[in-house]
Amino acid sequence: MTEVLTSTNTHGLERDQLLSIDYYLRLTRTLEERLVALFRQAKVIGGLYRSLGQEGESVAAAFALDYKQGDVVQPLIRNMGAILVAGAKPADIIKQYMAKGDSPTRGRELNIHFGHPARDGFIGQISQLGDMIPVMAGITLAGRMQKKNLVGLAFIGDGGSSTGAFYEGMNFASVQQLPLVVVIEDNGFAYSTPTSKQTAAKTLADKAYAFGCAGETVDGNDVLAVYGAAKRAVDRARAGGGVTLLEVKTFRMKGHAEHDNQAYVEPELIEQWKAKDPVARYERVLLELGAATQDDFTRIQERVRHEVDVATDEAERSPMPKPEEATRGLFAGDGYWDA
Ligand SMILES: Cc1ncc(C[n+]2csc(CCOP(=O)(O)OP(=O)(O)O)c2C)c(N)n1
Repeated sequence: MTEVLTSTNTHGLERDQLLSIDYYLRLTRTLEERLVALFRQAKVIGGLYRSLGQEGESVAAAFALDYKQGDVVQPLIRNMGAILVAGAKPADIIKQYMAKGDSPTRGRELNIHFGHPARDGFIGQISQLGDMIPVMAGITLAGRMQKKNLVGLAFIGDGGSSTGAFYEGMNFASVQQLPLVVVIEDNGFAYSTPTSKQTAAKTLADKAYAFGCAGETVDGNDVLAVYGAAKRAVDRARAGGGVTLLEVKTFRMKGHAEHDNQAYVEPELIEQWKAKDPVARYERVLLELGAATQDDFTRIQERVRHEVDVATDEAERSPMPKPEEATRGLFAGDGYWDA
C-alpha cells in the first residue's frame, strides 16, 4: 500500500471534461485569492482557510462523482474546490464568508459551513474533527435503505484521522460495506502538528487494514492520478464493493488560516512543494498530451476572473442579516427557512 500512484492517463475523460477540471481548479484558486483581498479589507467575518496547493485533490476527487445519481460530497474547510464541482455558487461562498443576510445560512454560519445533501450535492460540515465520518456513514446507509444508488465522498485531514469518531465511523461503514469513499489528506500539518506526530503508521492509507476496507495512496498534486483513483473507488462503492480509504499526499501551502504565518514550517519545504503546484502541473500535462492549448487556459482564466468579479459585486451589495431575525430559524418548525 506504500506505492504512490501518479498518472498521465486521462482515464477516459473527454476534452471538455479535462478543461472543466481546469476551470474548477482556477475558480478555486481565484476565488480564494479574492477572499484574501476581502479578508484584508476586514470584510470577511471569522477565519479564512486556504486550500492553496491542495486544490488538485479536492477538485479531482469530487469530479469522480455523479451528482445526477444523488452522490454527496462532505467537505471540510479546505475543500471549497470540491463543493464548487458539486455546484456551489461563488456568490454564495463569498456571502457566507461575509456573513450576509442572504447567504445560504443567512449569517448564522460562516465560510463553507453550508449545504444540504439532497438539494446541493454537498453537506454542511460539523466543526468537530472526525464527526463527519459517522454522518457520511449514515447518509450512505440511508441511501441504501431508500434503494438509491448514491455514493458518498468524505474528506478528512491527517489530524482529523486521529479522532475516535473517525475510527468508529470508518469501522461501521466498512462492516456495513457502505458506498463511501474517504479521501484522507496528508497535507503535512494539522495546525502546527506534523503528520509524523499524528500517527506511527507508515502511510495514512495503512489505516485501511484495521477497517478491512480498500486503501490506496496517490500523489495528491497529480490531478489525473487522483481522479483515476477516486473514480475507481466510486465505481467500486456503487457496485457494492464497500469503502475505500484514499490517501492523497499533498501540502498545505499556507498556515492553518490567514492569521497563522506558519512559522513552524521550514521555508525550504514550502519551496519544494511550490515546484509541485497541482494547477500548473495539470496544465503542463494537458499541453504535453495535446489535450489543451495555452489559449484554452487564457480563456478559462478570463471567464473565472469575470465570474469572481460578478460574484464579489453581488456579495458586496447584499444586506447584513436583520437583527430582529437573530432568534429565528434556530429550531425546526418556525417556518423561517421556508420563506
Ligand atoms: C475534535 C476537535 N479538536 C480540535 C479542533 C480544532 N481544530 C480545527 S481544524 C484543526 C486542525 C485540523 O488538521 P487536519 O485534520 O490535519 O486538517 P487540515 O487543517 O490540515 O486540513 C484543529 C485542531 C476541532 N475542530 N475538533
